[in-house]
Amino acid sequence: GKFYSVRMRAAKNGSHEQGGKHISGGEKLSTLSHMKHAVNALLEKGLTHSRGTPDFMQIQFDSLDEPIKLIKPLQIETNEVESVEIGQALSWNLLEKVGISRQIIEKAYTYMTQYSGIRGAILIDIHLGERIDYKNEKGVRVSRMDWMNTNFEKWADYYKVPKNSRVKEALVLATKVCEHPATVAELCWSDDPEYITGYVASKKLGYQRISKLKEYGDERGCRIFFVDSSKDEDLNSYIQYLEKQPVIIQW
Ligand code: PML
Repeated sequence: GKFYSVRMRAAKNGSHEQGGKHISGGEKLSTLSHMKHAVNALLEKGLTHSRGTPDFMQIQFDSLDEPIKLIKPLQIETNEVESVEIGQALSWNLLEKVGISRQIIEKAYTYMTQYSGIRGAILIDIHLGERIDYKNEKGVRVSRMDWMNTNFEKWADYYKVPKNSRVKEALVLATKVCEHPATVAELCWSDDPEYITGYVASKKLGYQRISKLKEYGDERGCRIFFVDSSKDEDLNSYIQYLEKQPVIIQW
């Protein structure tokens, strides 16, 4: 049947537009017959976030006209590291492996903390290291993606991955982002002070989880996409893909 994009965003101390603090966001694709379930799952997610209780929440759905693209999940690997220093060094090595220079990685690392708390992702050019999205305090929100639960659970059983929605959602996002030929890699760790596992992802490397990328208690974190702008002349069409192309992950 027809699919709908269902989105939630929650904030504290007023809406995002009123300058409130972003607490949580979520994405699903659903048919109308599953809409109650989808909306309820997003409501639940927005209400139970470690960043606090929202006083603003918006859940909306939009019908999709574009055909949905099916993509296989990135290969997943978990790197257990003993310290944040080792974890960060590993992330540098992985990013260098896909052709990003140390100078640009260094810039990206300063952006990771500078742009913390931003709702979406920031895009940087791999040649100059400059931020290339023009979305200021919002960043780019990757949207219209999902992984149906039964398929996800089969995959998680097979790879002995915890069936946890944080890993699931991050892998769905990384898989969609890395599918685009202009994406060289993604670097991410959470701004949740209790969650220190982050990842480097790319089509070639897969989804490389790193058990320690920041210290406990640190509230800084975000997502950076390294973009090769020579591969896609048109930044707008790249952003359009991230925001609008419907994708379902299917193992
Ligand atoms: C987030 O939820 O804010 C990002 C989490 C990234 C790491 C998820 C994982 O453990 O693989």
